[in-house]
Amino acid sequence: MQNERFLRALRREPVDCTPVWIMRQAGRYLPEYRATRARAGSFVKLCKTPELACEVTLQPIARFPLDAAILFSDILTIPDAMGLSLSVDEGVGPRLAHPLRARADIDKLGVPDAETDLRYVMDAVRLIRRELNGRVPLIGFAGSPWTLACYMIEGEGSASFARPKALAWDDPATMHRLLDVVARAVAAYLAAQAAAGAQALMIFDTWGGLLAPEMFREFSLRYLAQIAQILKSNHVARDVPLILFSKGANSHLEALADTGCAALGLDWTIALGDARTRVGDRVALQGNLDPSVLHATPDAIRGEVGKALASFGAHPGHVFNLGHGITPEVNPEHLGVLIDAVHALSTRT
Ligand code: 1CP
Repeated sequence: MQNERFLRALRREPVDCTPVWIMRQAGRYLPEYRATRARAGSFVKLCKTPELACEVTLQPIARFPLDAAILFSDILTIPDAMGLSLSVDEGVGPRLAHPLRARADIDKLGVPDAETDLRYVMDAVRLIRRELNGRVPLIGFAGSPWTLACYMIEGEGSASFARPKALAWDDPATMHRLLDVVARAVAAYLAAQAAAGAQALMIFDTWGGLLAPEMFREFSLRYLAQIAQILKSNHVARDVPLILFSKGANSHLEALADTGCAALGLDWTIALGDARTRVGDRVALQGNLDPSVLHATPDAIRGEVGKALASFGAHPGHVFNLGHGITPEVNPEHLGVLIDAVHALSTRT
């Protein structure tokens, strides 16, 4: 591996400068991504064609001095493999053709076999590793059980995800049956990505922060901990650092750090220094600039990068990132400014 910064930071080892990658770094803000997506015909086709998924994974790596690549895919590949059938319409977002609306729909679900039912993902991981040729490490990922359940029940994005919450209140046993099967699917999927060559694993619990504290512990945290435990008992995945990102769940940082993960992703509603004080040396931290910073001027971007680095302080264990994904309207040059600023302002002599 030519660039070890990201993996060293996840292990909380000293680095020459702070590593940086960006959530959704392969995406619609890049004209080359839009061109490949148009060539693929659809987002789902892009995900399911390993050569094209590989091509878009490498696009941001070719353009910017990023310290990690992330598999191009989506969290909804698992529901798709479970038979819910994913499509993503331009400007509309993801949609599942067969959302879970009855208890019988949940009883029918099984754990997909990652190497056969999700073979296109494993083939993409193997191909990307080969094409990266050791330039930077590759991150594999999955959605959290709660976040996947939100989409599986609702069938599409939602501001409140009232349907899955109502199921959790009305029939918690059925909700737990769903979360359990999805957690086993996520653990098997992540273990398979590690076996295929993913060098770090990340779980996106994008909608964890929609839950009140007690519900978060029961319906999200419990299953994140279960997956971390399953991965610890897997002979390949146990050595692959796991990053948990529960957006909007800052009140649970200590509990998330106790799951056995290597790092926590943070959104921008907490100062890095405060988060570090709370979790101490138990985990590395990843984040956390407000993605809207990229709409500000280059001088303001550099200023905010400097403040975030200062807030974390001169400790090992920081991976720079935004607090959520980069948005489609961003000028790519502004992302270049951010990445250069992270490296320049964090260089240790
Ligand atoms: O039109 C398009 O080209 C589709 C836009 C798009 C993209 C670029 C979607 C549909 N997914 C993706 C890729 C994607 N999704 C990646 C790629 C790797 C990267 O570069 O980071 C990743 C990690 C995801 C994960 C994902 N999908 C999450 C978790 C992360 C997050 O942003 O919170 C979620 C919630 C999804 C669902 C999803 N898929 C696509 C969209 C637009 C959404 C969000 C929908 C919503 O807001 O409910």
